[in-house]
Formats: sequence, C-alpha cells, structure tokens
Amino acid sequence: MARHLQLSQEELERVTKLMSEFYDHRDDSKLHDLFRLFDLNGNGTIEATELQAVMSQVSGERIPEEEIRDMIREADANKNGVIEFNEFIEVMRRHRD
Ligand SMILES: [Ca+2]
Ligand SMILES: [Ca+2]
Repeated sequence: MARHLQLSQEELERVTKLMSEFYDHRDDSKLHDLFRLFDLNGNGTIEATELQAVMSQVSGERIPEEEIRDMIREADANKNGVIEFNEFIEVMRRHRD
C-alpha cells in the first residue's frame, strides 16, 4: 500500500498540535501518535524521506537533506539509518529538556 509521502492538512494540524502538547505541556502520552504521523508509509520506522517530508511541511519550507541527515544521525542510536520509536522518544525528550 504505497502512500503519498505527505501529510494531509488534517494530519499536519494534528502534528502541530501534538508537538505543542509535548513541548509546552510536557505531555509524553502523545508521542506514539506523533511517531505514527511521521511514519508516513506505516512500516514502523521513520526514514529520511519521511522526516524531510514532515519537517518541511511543519516548518513551511523545504528542509535541506543535509539537515535531515544530521537529525537522523543524532537520533539513530543503533546506527541502522532509520529512527525507531524508542530513538524517537529519546531525541524528542533530549530536545525538550
Ligand atoms: Ca516509515
Ligand atoms: Ca535506528
């Protein structure tokens, strides 16, 4: 089931809302929902293409590949090139705290 690598308007609003709950209200309970929104193809990991697509939509401008690579490198604790859920939690918390 190939999916277009882009969030719908509704999903984009949800990402923005969940991020604000996470950062502003320190609500960790929504991280799994957030992870699933980033995981556009639903395979259980966040790939570079997905991170770029979502981050670009959220910020409203295209994030360069180089920046995406740095973000992945920072988050990718087991060095397999993709972000698993536990790595996602770690990096999100590190950025907030
Ligand atoms: Ca994925
Ligand atoms: Ca990984």
